[in-house]
Amino acid sequence: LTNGDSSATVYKFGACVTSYKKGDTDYLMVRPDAKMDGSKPISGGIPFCFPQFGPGAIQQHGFARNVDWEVSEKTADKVVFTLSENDYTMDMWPYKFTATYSVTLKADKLATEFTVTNTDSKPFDFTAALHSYWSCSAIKNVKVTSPSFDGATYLDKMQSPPADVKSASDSITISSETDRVYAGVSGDVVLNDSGRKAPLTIANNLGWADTVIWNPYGSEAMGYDNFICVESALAAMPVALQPGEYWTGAMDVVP
Ligand code: TA6
Repeated sequence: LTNGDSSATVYKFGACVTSYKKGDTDYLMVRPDAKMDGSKPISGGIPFCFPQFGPGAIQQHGFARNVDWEVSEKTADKVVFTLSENDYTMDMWPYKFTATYSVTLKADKLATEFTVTNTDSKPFDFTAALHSYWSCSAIKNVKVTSPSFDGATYLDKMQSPPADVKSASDSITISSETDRVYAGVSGDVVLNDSGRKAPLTIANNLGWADTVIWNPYGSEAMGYDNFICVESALAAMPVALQPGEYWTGAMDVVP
């Protein structure tokens, strides 16, 4: 996709946005160990987790990252993907659904919108996430802020078993391996990078109710020093959809 001095690269495989550039900066990062040949989900960019943000009953991040989505609309600055049940998805998760995911490259932001509709005759519930890998100048330079981090409860997946912890700050820095699900942290989550001219805003405008923070601190193989995952998620509580009902999540990336 192109629009003025902006460009984005999007794969049908997993409906994954792997690059979002404005001017000289690419705000997304693809891990050095990522497979780009379809042999496994792309570890980088904005991978799409649905119908489960795991671990749980099915494969950790669901099937949406493992399959080619259909392109139902494509212009210079916009792509719309759709995905419905097939033998592979029914085998993993026995429900009929339609998912639509649009990615629009505007002059001042990248806009995403995901809608899932229950097209089955029985209810289902799901969790989901945009498992976004944001690039950074160095992980020590990064501070993630949102007023709603302060007082939020997060599931600390580094503890065994994972445990709930109460946050006492509105900002997060990374100095060890981190894997957290912050329940109820939504709205604008800001990525401040002291090595960059301006902060990046991850604007969770609709639906995405939670925020996941992940960094595999110390893993050179994964390129830990060059990214932080700040994920727009629906992870703390599954959403139930009755037949015919739909759910929408909208997230904009604003440099
Ligand atoms: O979103 C965080 C997380 O679920 C971590 O628990 C870790 O397993 C990571 O994702 C793996 O990401 P990947 O892109 O390799 O599937």
